Amino acid sequence: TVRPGTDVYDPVTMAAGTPHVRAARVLEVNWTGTSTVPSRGLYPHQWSWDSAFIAIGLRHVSPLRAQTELETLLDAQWADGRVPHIVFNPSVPLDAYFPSPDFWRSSTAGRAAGAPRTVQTSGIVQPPVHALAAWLVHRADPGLSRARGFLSRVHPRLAAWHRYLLHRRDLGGGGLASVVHPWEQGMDNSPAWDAPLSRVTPAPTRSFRRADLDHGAPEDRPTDLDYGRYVRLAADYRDRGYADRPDEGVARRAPVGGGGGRRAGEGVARRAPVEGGFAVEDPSFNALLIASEHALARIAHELGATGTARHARAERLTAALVDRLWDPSEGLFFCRDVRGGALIPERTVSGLIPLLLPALPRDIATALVRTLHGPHFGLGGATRLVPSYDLLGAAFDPHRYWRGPAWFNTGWLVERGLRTHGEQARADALRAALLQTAEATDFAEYADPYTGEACGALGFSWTAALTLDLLH
Ligand code: 9YW
Repeated sequence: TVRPGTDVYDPVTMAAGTPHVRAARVLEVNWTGTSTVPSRGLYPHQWSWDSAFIAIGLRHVSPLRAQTELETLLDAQWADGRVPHIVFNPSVPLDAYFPSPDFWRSSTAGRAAGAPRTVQTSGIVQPPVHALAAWLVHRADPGLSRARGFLSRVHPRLAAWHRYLLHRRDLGGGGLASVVHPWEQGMDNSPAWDAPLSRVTPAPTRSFRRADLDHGAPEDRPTDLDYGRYVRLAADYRDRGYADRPDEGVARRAPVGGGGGRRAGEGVARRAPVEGGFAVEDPSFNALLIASEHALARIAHELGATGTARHARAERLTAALVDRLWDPSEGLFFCRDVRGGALIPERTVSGLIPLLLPALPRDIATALVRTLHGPHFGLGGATRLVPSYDLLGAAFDPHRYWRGPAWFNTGWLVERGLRTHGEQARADALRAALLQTAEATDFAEYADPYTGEACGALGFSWTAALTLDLLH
């Protein structure tokens, strides 16, 4: 809990139960000493894109903690440049979260890719929000940042991270990064994954134990069939040494394994061909990479370089995003299934997030704003929050995780996008709805997009952090 009079929080604002104080208290409770857990019960380790959003909010209450949050994550970076999606806390019992470190086996299975030896991590990634976060954290207290050499220490790591995504992960050959697992994109059970996932043979349900169901209502969470496929994809990736290309990997036979110390999944071992599995170019993942490329250019400039080449690259990537993922007839960006070759015809919030990019052509930004306020997302009409999925889509469910509920991180990104493109009144309305819902739900993980009813965990870190950011 918050300790009055410490140097971290201002005792004057703490005295009252203002939204600011309540949000800061969530981050205080979820702070471990070196980073912040997304939620005490459900997610007891450090998550990659959560930490970036958390740092963006934390900078308003403690720029030092915000810097530390990002530094802790980047300390777990692999030698090939990847930033793992989870950094495990060794003091948390193995059965508290699945898949646990004994599933990922990063220090052995990830050896060829350069996984760290001293810390256990997952082997997949999450959206690259980190350079954007690092730049915003620096700006919150440039004096502290310079005194600690914050940017000069994180810059080479962020550059290696982007290099990994832009080279090793350009699986479609068109310049964009691909995700190789739904967890990488961050919207785990989005209906956009249904078609590419249908090609994946699920691991048997009895081969793993879902710790998430100890904390969340089954009807708010992904199904067992989804989980079987997530487990299969992750185990196959691990068993080829986390190699992204045919010429990298280590072929190994091993059980699917993990999950609270059980030898789970015995008997389902197989070697997956690198060209099989799941590979998707996602609009949100790539838009965040582009926004972070612009931020990295600013960081380079602050450190004495010009940053021009990186800005130019971000603009080329924006053109590639439009070229490969924009559908003018729908007024929305879509995911591309790299294995099947086609766009995936599901309307998700991911397709709206490129609005974040200032260099987006004017007509595309206008069309996105129209789609956001049209019947499929309903903003300002049927809903005050941005649903994660098409209100009219066959798979829509207002409570099931990324198949309809409104999330605060994506709402925050869309709010920024509206402001970037001069839509101040619409941005103000969305900001007010996000703040009101975050406070009324005790900073819930996600909410029913129609009623604002809380879903998932409460006291969720990125909800609290982005509330703090919207309040400033
Ligand atoms: C899981 C931690 C993570 C987020 C993801 C979200 C969820 C993990 O929680 O995934 O076990 O389902 O989908 O975006 O980073 O908050």
